[in-house]
Amino acid sequence: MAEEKKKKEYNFREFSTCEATIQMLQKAAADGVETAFQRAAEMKACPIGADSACCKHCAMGPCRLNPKDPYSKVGVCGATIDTIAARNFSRMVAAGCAAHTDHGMTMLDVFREVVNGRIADYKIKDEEKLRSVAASIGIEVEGRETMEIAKDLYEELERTYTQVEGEIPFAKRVPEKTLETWRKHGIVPRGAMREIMEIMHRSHMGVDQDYENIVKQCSRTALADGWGGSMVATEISDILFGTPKPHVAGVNMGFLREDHVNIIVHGHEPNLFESMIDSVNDPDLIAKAKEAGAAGINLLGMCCSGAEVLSRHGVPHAGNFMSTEVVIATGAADAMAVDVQCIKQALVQMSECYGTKFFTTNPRAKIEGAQHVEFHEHEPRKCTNKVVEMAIERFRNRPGRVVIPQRRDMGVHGFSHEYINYMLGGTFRGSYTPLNDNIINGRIRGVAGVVGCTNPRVKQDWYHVELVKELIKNNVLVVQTGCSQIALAKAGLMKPDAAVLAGDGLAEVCETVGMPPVLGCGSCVDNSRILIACAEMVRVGGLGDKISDLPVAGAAPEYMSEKALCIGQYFVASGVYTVFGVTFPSLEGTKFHKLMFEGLEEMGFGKWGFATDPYEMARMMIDHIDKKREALGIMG
Ligand code: XCC
Ligand code: SF4
Repeated sequence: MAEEKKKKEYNFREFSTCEATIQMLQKAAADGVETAFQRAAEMKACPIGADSACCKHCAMGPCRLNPKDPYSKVGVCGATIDTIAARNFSRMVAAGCAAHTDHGMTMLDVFREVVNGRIADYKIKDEEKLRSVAASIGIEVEGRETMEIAKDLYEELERTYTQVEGEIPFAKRVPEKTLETWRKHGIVPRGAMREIMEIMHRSHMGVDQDYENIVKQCSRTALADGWGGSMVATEISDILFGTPKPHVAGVNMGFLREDHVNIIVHGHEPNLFESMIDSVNDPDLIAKAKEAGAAGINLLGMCCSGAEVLSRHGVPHAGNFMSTEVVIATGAADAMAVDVQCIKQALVQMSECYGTKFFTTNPRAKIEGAQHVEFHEHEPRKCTNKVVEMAIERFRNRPGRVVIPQRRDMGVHGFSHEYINYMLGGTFRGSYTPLNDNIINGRIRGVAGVVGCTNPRVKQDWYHVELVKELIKNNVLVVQTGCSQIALAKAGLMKPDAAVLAGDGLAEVCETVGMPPVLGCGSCVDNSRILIACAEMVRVGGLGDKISDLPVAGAAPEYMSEKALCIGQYFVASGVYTVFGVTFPSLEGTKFHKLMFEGLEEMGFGKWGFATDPYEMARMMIDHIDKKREALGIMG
């Protein structure tokens, strides 16, 4: 039996709609190498875990309830399904929040060292952004020196993490009425460290055993990510590395170049990538590459590291989360350097098979068997130069055949919130076409954020692409981040020409403005840009006085990570209807599920939705948008 299973042949078209990925899955299979797609097919997800009907928070358990009859049993301690599901969910949110806030903390560490003059390799690149961020949280900027403002900004933003009492600094950006709702329910975040600590405490055995109360702290923790850690990560990265502006850039594996030394950076924190950009442009290293017979050095990004520099600098992107293994099967990746998050342990073995040099760089994320070249922000080039040198070595001795899928997809990327805000309320390219007005007059029905991962349990990219197509067809403008943005970029939807796929109203606006119907905003921490755009929609006026009034919705149709759940929860807590696909860790019919899918909305927040069919997902989001339009009296 086991033998038979091993030999099982897969139809790779069922795994993915990304042609380059399918081609490389075939190659990997022919080379006798398997990926997460095969492993997922062979290992069914645990049904009890998927429904969040088990608890392993203490050694009286692990306890398993019956998902078919969830109230028939309780855990050994007496914990009900609602307690168990709420605690499990909250801990996933806590992990997601920790990931984003720790990333933000790293950016803040770099910023502090820049402000103190202890780092030479990074500097404040975008002074205008520094001033606007500082002003947005009440720091005096008029007539003051840049470094003085920067010092104050650092001190203020540190409170996002360490503050034990009061409200996090970016709470000042939240629309007044939304903030009032949070205050009423006691969920304005203090500091992320405190919120994560408290939710971990409260979800420990024998502490908070009231699912509603647990969900409150869960929301507070999630908000400490969205309006805290993630927002700091985005804003500080813009200050240090530049605020993205729309520009044409390319996505897909065809950007690997056979005659170049190819280096891929995969992970999340932009400091590694920024320094790698310097390294690959170093004349000495380029000369070395040429000496080794290469035409030059070619740098590409993957996952969020890639999405961020694609948006900020136009560095080509090789593919999203479910393409990180197969890109190595091209044989063209001379080196892959990773930092934190979404890095499959299997990449190490994959790299061994194809002779790719694989490097972990972050002290927080080593992988057994991987070569560790530690990255330090004080001497960043030490790490990145070494990676380049090793990549050149590998190029010189490329072991096997190189097969590069010849697919390159160009599109417009880099819609920062500044740029979206500008489009929302200002004039654009000389003509007066603010988005808010077009939402009110109905040309644009509403705005949807489609974001998040790809997941081998569902056909890669297909849900993202079908959902977005359906939304724009119905005049819903789509904003994107992360791996979802890459899926749509590969499908060609980031081009202004894609307006032909949009409904008449949206197409007209796109043509007037010269923008695509799908706006790429960057990495997952850049979901904070979408929050800021929502706040701006409220501020510009005509669409209600709180985020939950807006004709907007969100979705992560192929999510897999705890970070995605945290993002979902902060959008919900901010007032946005958020629909997830794949699976949702709760049982329909339980009180916890009802709270998440209905109750939260009644309390003045957004709410969760779930669907596995992209067209149904679109319908749910459009219905919600229409409901909000009706409530605003802007129907038709
Ligand atoms: Fe990871 Fe951020 Fe998900 Fe992609 S979208 S799989 S979290 S890289 Ni963020
Ligand atoms: Fe079981 Fe309760 Fe312990 Fe969870 S906390 S493992 S439900 S006894």
